[in-house]
Amino acid sequence: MTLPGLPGLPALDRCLVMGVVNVTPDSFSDGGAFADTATAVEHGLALAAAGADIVDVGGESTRPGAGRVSPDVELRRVQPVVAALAAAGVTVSIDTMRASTASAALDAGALIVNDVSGGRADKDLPVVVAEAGVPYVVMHWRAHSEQMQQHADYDDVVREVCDELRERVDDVVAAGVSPDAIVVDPGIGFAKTAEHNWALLAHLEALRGLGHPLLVGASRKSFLGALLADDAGPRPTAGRDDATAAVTVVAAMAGAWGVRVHDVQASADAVRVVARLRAEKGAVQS
Ligand code: PMM
Repeated sequence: MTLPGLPGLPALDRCLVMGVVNVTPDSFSDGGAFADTATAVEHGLALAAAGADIVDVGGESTRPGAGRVSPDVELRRVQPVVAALAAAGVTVSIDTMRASTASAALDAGALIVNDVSGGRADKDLPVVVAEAGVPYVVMHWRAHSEQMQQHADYDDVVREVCDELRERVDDVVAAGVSPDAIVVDPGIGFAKTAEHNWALLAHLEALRGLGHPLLVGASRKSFLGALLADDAGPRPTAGRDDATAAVTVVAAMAGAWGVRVHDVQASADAVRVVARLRAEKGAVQS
């Protein structure tokens, strides 16, 4: 039972774990914690040691309401971190919506491009990916973070996210990206309410029906804080890792290719439990 390999990546017999390194002062759950190069590199190495198959490096916060950072600032944040992690043998993905940042990160050793805008924010980005021939994460996205919650409007969120992702895939393939290199992602929390997020997590099989490996990024997001709220209000981000690991089980059971998480250890263990169980059941992942 082996997942199909993506260009340049080993095929695995289980859901893989992508650990998050946000080199930003303002990301919603870890903003500021890894804002300087040395701390970010150290954190990326720790995530790899804890079992991350991929370390996702980003330099621009996408929390609801966040403004853009300049290309220069983004590049200055991520490039040295990508270079150091890649040199240490870590499989690095670059979390960016910009062609220029992706291009520099690929030159610095990144092996995957994670584009939360699915090719919408910068039309040149799919072209960079096509030329590099690397795996490309195409996420469902409707607008930049400043306005995205105004676009959380769906009649049938599962059908609409699938339709819009299909359009994005067609678009990036038209730009030259190989269909075999595309990973799709429902974009949990991006232009979505908590109800929308739960509906998507309940119907991951519909997203898998798109025919591409599926990535799920629910880690520490506010719908988990709302679920676990008490009299003091939503559960703070630091207390959402157990629920995140539970979502990892849900995603891995549904045959997801990967999960994107901040706390790697629990999800790395969870995907192994699920792989063993699926092997026992004789389920075939694809
Ligand atoms: N979420 C965030 C950032 N990048 N990338 C993908 N592919 N999927 C996601 O769900 C996703 C992402 C926002 O979370 P963060 O601020 O904790 O990184």
